Amino acid sequence: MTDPLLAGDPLLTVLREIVGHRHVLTDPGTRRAYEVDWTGRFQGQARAVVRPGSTDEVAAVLRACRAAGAPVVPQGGNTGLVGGGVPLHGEILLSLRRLDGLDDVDRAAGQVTVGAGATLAAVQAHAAAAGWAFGVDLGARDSATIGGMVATNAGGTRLLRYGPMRHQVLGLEAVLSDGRVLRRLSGLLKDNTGYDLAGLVTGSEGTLAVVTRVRLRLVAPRPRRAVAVLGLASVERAVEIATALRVDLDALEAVEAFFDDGLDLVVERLGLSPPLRCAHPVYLLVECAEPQAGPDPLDALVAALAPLGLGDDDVAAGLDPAGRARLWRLREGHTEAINALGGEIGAPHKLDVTLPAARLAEFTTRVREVVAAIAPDARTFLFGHLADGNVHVNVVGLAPEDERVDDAVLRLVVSLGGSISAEHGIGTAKARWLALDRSEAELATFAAIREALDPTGVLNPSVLVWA
Ligand code: 2HG
Ligand code: ZN
Repeated sequence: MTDPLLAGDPLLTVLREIVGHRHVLTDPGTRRAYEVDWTGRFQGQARAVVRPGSTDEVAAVLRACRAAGAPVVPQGGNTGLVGGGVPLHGEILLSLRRLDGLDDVDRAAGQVTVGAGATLAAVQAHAAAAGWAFGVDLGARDSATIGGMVATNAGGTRLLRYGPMRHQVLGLEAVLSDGRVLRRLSGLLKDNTGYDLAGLVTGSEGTLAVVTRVRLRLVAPRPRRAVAVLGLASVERAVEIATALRVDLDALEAVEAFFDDGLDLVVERLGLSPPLRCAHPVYLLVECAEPQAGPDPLDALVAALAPLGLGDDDVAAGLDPAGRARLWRLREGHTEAINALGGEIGAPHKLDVTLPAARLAEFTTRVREVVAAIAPDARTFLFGHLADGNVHVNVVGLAPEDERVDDAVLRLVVSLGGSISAEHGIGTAKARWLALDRSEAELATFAAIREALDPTGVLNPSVLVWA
């Protein structure tokens, strides 16, 4: 059923001609999944959801929207957590999910070109089938799309070894708001021919151009794996161990952290067993990986842990795939368990931040105090990618629009020399605090770039706006 109010919208008539009738969604029921973010905190209404099936269609849609003065919100798998991919003000929602093509892997180069709508899991499987691997991994792998991950410069759990999405992008194809296409997909490793446009579009959160295809770097697979969860007495100790492992353990691929209250919630909500017999205040999940012909990563892990004085009750190991997955689930399950709690007492406020290693322990204590002083009944969960200094502060039990806690936490982060966004981006959620973290000269440069690429302000106009 079509919303009768939209039946006579002339822009939609043009868009239907471009992408076909069935790819312009106006029925409120079918639009809904595109209009609300994964947490339920950010929601609005789209003028219509438009699902182009090719780069040419994306270009034509953007041209039509620009001519009509209609703002556009690009969206991939809708797994973003900062309100950057949902239509909060009646925009056209441009879903890129149909652009999910996978070119053959270039085995000689260790590269592949994929469509923006391909999911991370599909790219991982595609690379593996050709004897290669993809360097980024994250919990939302089954839904998150490559285009969205490029647009937000996603990080994930293997950043320690392979870097963020930016380090995987060897080229891209993206459409400007006037419909012109920037295309450079050759994947040449040495290519110093002017401005790095792929680098500029990566992390621009859909404000400069719409990513349609990406040339990705692949990495050598490391199928021999060992995972351990360590139960520790303090964050200071966790940071110390993470540093020691980074120095001593060449096979190190991930160092993740969570706390006792988060673990209790995950265990209860997802029906899992705790990893260790006794509870500990802090947990580290450590993963090591080696190539098929390499040494057993467990030997290196055991050797690196030996001098750290951990007892048998402080370490749980996962050696086979099921055992490793069971330990990872305790860490990756945090988002899901917190969301389930949020469904009962209010969608979580998610503050993804980075701290310098030397201030991490202090931050984890002070952030709880800061939240408790403003919202004594709220519940604060901390977890994240400890070796990157990246903490996910999740506060549950606040009204969606109450930003007092967000304000206090982000100010604390900046006062400790951290960044207000580690890997999720600024979106709409953190726009008002961007000026805390970026200088006037930087923000003026942002504005100039945006003005040059999207002079009529069609692309994601509420995102990365700080004035
Ligand atoms: C993770 O590391 C994701 O699990 C989600 O970045 C973080 O739910 C969150 O706050
Ligand atoms: Zn994360």
